Amino acid sequence: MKPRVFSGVQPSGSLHIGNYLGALKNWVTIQDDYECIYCIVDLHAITVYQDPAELRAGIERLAALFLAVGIDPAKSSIMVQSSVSGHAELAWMLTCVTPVGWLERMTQYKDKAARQKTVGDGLLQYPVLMAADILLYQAQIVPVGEDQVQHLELTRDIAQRFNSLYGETFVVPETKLPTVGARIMGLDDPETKMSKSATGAYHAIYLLDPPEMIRKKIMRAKTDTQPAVDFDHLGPGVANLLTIFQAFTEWPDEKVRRHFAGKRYGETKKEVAEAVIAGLEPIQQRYRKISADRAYVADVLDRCAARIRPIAEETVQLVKKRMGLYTRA
Ligand code: AQP
Repeated sequence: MKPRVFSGVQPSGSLHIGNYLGALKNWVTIQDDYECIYCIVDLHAITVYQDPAELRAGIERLAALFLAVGIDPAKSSIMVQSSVSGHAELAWMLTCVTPVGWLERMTQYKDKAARQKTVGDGLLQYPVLMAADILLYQAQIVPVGEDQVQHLELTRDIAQRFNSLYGETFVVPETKLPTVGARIMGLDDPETKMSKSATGAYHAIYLLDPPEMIRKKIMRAKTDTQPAVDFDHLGPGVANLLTIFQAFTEWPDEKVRRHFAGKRYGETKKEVAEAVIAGLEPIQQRYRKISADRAYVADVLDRCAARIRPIAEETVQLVKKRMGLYTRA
């Protein structure tokens, strides 16, 4: 049997190339070697307020994008978190074994809480729900970007704590980072990660940005005061652009160094922009076709949810038994 993979993306905002290079691109590559479950985590999205109509539209848009980047529903399951009740059920059971101090230490919680007027309990529980997503399917591997490493460590801690309290129940999952692109930085501020919630117009490249927009954003990307690429003194802005180039082209390190050493920033940016455009163009074409067929997308989501629901139900039953909750004998 192939090892199982689980990963997810929130249907809030628009997907950017950080999400693609950090997660989705990797998801496509590994789908022949693993049994993959890729989830649209709508329950995670509501940990901060979402406009209901926008959220509903965002779920469909994301499902079409999963298909457009190359996730094949014949090989991998594409599903919506709230369509399998086991996610929420298991999250509660795991909440009860998770010390609150573990959650308060999470850097993403601290960052996001600082930006909210009122901090909802869901924001604190976010990583427990994420642990439930993964443990529900007994996933061995979780391909994510670097910002999720701390949450993955917490998932492992929760699984181990549950196993030691109630007996061997959960597989303890491993984190899988991409070799290039695990942390794409903002174009306007290369010290902070590219993020959906950042507001700067030149911060992120979205997967559905038209070519002209991509060129404009990359040409405006922040670099430094040097005129040309110097690998001995690479500033964060130029390093980020070269990472983006390398992640799209899949060139080896040596080839990237030889090609860009001494190249002026203007020329470098033009080449980066063309690599991004070439990488996104087939995705955008497929997206236009797939998103027009809403019945097909809905059918994929239904079929995949039906395929994986029995795995989730088996885990929930096992956890209930282990904890002494009521199950039919
Ligand atoms: N900048 C990034 N570089 C590499 N990987 C990234 N990921 C996110 N940002 C980067 C990875 O994308 C996957 C989906 O993440 P998510 O659903 O948690 O996305 P998000 O949090 O809504 O997206 P952002 O951009 O991180 O938004 P904010 O900061 O607004 O919450 C994950 O595997 C993640 O690691």
